[in-house]
Amino acid sequence: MSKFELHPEYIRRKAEQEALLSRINEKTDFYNGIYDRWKYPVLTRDHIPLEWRYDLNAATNPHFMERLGVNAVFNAGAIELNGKYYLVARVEGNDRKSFFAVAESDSPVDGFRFWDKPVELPDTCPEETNVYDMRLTRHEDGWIYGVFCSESKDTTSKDLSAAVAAAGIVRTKDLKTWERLPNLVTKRSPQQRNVDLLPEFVDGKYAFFTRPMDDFIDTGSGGGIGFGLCDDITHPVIDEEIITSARRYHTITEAKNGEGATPIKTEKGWLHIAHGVRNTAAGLRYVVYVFVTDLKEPWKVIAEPSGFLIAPRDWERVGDVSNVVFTNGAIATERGDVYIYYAASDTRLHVATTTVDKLLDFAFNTPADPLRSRDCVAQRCALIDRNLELLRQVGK
Ligand code: M1P
Repeated sequence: MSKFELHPEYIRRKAEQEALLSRINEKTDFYNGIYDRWKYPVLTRDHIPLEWRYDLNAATNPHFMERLGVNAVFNAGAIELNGKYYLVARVEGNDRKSFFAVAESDSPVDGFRFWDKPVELPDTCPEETNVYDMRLTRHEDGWIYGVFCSESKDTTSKDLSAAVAAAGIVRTKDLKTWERLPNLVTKRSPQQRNVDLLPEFVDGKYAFFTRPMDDFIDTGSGGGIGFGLCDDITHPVIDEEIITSARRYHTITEAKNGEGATPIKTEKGWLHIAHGVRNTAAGLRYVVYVFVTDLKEPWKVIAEPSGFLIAPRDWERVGDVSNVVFTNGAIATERGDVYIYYAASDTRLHVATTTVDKLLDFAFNTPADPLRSRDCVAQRCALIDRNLELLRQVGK
């Protein structure tokens, strides 16, 4: 056997993968008037290049075994650059460690292909064990920032699983060369996850939406989504952090409330596509929801429709962490189309499509959560009464 001998199985597997990568996506028949769901996930572990997983050499891998398997591809930051669509996905190896990889397509709903190699982040944090969930911000300072969760072991705890979550920051101009900046320091919060950088300065400062946490899993007294300003992104420190969207009893955000995609600027305010978590007998349930904050004072919520925008449905409900939908990336085009990349059950990445107009209509014209069953019934009866009157008027 020669030293370099391409395993014949590679050709078969490559052809099979090519069929997956070139598959045209299609809308499902799901209807709610707000957004469309698409049939096929835009990224799965089967989209990962074979060269990342197999040793292709028949001499060293006669059984064509997966040597470095990939378990899941999910939670992706998203950006449109020069007419192309890019996802910076969370790729999780069979070894549980996550890393980032860029996938590119000419279409926002299908055709995503990973670049030749994963992102090699500058290794500036020796204690960092895991990285995930990058949010991309095209900032008015000219950089594209990636804000992600940087996770380390909590060496102060006797609990083997205890970890510390911080917001890592990188910046780039092309998604190829990444400069690592120091992790964000929030003076009032021991841990951070789900941090978004606003694309514009506020009072001449970098503006972050945060999600303060007492502990790695439980947010504890960390009341929900926070907001803070920082003078210098190269030494990022937030002195004052205020809670802008609190967790609330018996709502979709009772257990956790966190930012999702980088807020989208619209004429009516900053559009946030965030996530809320509630507890159930079957474990935590993650949904995606919407709120809008003021353009000039982005810490002020000006619209928050009742309930979720996207909840796990059908096969989305099943995966490594079941009953989860989660987003950290959306693209709003100049035409006003919005592509929401949401992961299902920490396993694969789907897309939902809508428009800025529809999301604003949803946000401003859907009633807010009245917080009590009695008031929810009154809210629904008011809708029914208006509809019955309309049907009577038109003779139906
Ligand atoms: O497993 C669900 C999600 O859990 C975390 O999100 P949060 O901090 O809101 O609980 C993150 O690990 C996220 O990646 C994951 O999808």
